[in-house]
Amino acid sequence: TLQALIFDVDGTLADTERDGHRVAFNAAFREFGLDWNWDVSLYGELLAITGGKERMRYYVEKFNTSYQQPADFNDLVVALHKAKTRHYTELLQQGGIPMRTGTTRLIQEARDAGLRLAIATTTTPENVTALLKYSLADDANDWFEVIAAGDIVPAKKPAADIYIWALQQMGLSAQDCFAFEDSENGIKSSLGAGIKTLVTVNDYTLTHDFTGATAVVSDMGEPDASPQIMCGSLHG
Ligand code: XBP
Ligand code: MG
Repeated sequence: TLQALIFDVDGTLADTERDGHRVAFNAAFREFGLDWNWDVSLYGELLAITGGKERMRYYVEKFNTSYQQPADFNDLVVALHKAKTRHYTELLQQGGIPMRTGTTRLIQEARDAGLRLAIATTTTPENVTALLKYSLADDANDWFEVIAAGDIVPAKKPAADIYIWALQQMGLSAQDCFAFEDSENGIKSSLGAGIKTLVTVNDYTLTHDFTGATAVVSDMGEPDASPQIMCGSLHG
């Protein structure tokens, strides 16, 4: 029987990528005097790699090959990422990113039904804490018994490790849980851990391959507006 819901964060709980993470990366690049600028379309390609530090290294290797890497490039990436996290969490503190349609209601209904809640994400723990606090509710961090995030497992999504870690922390098996994702890397990770998954798409993930999803929908819906069902069924 269903005991717990496990949520991805970026793109699933909130549309954080285009107007959040991307903007914060660019602010960090400016702060460090770099002329790198990730526009909306380039960022869509960079999302192929999860994890901010990993994404910056991928950018330099694949899209900015003329950049001369300094000897301490890895330290620079770590410093850039710290600045990026600061810019991103400041944006959230200002109320910059709302929850996606239906997600607040769904989480509240799950709590009322006595379901256990967890997070499984590749993003940095501070980013999750800030989103839950400023965009969901002041005490929302206490609603989630496990927040599996960031470098807690070395192999990020699409590897299943982060979901497996969350299951272990909760002492549950995959059949006891249901996952919510928005991307191909995300659903590869959740299905890899054996967890049934509902996908809510967004602009960056519309064309992804969601083979194996229980259903693919436009959003979580609200009482006055049902989600558009793209594949699968919300019943049965
Ligand atoms: C989220 C990510 C993250 C964020 C950036 O993917 O890919 O890398 O874009 O976060 P998912 P950090 O929704 O599949 O978890 O910069 O903190 O790594
Ligand atoms: Mg996501």
